[in-house]
Amino acid sequence: MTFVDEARLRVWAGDGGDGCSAFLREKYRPKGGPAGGDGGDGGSIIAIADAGMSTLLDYRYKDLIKADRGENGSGKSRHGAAARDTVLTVPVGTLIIDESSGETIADLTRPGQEAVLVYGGRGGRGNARFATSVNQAPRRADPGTPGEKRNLRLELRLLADVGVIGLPNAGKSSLVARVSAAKPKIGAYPFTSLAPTLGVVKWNEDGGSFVIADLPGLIEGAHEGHGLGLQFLKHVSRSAMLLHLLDASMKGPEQVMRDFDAVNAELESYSPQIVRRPQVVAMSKLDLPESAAMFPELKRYFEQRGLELLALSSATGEGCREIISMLGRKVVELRARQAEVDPGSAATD
Ligand SMILES: Nc1nc2c(ncn2[C@@H]2O[C@H](COP(=O)(O)OP(=O)(O)OP(=O)(O)O)[C@@H](O)[C@H]2O)c(=O)[nH]1
Ligand SMILES: [Mg+2]
Repeated sequence: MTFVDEARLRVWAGDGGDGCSAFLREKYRPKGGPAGGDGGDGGSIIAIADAGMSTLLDYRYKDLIKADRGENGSGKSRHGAAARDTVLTVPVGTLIIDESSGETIADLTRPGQEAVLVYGGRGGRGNARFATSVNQAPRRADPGTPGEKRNLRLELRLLADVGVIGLPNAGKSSLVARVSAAKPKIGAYPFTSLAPTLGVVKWNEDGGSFVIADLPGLIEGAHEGHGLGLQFLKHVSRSAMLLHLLDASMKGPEQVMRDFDAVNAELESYSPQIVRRPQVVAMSKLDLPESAAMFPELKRYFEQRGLELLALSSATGEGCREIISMLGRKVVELRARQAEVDPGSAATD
């Protein structure tokens, strides 16, 4: 399935129905008085987050969404019916932005959460409303007010617990394919992954799981628009923690440290908050003899900086289970902490 993470959309709420100007004329009440009913309110357009949706693909081919107009009022003081609201379902994690003002209208992070995107117009008042003791036969009736119109940008931010980052070719997709049912593209060349892929990792027997996001590789200068990585960093902005993969094959330890620092520098320029997220660092491709041989020395380099370095092979599976349970335990901790500060955001499983 194509991963669509952005869509543009015009939304027009329904206009209010017009108020009616009418007089009651019945056989025995020739001057029955003003009897024009009010117009009904126009339909609003509401977005609701649906846990069953995973892309904004539906909105790629929709350009304009209109809600219904309210019914006009009519004689005998009959009010026009209000139009029904139009409901748009979007994936959990959709951010809705007003294109002209740049204002964030809604940030739908929980299943079932909803937001009004544009309000329907109000129905106009019928002439029955305007009767007073001095003017018993008013002709005035108001038209309905127009519905709101907006140009929106929808952005889907993946709600992953763990984002996998690293240089292109580090082995990120291979790991995500190994530990989850996701099938990201894997290739022996950089920039194989052009879009993020989400996978669910079951990390313990009790059914504990977390969501892992395979991200396109980051390179130096990403925050200036080089490579592809940055446009996807927004997905990491929601990840509670990061797994940083380092490919040490055919590289000396100094080069690996430089790679590590370069990726972190990109993260830092993108967002100082993201770079402070808990990061688990692991060397990939442990099955390759040159990587395995280098691991002890590289581990010392990290220790000197007070960091722990793990190692794994997605080819043989070595080290994967340990890393997954470590990530799982940390995710549980982070979720608990998050639920304490913001009870509304209780863990999504
Ligand atoms: N021997 C060995 N090769 C690996 C391992 N993991 C990944 N590779 C190889 O490394 C290459 C890159 O792997 P990917 O998983 O596509 O790397 P990536 O980090 O997702 O790359 P981008 O999407 O381009 O950023 C592929 O040729 C993989 O087969 C491993 O554990 N052992
Ligand atoms: Mg990849």
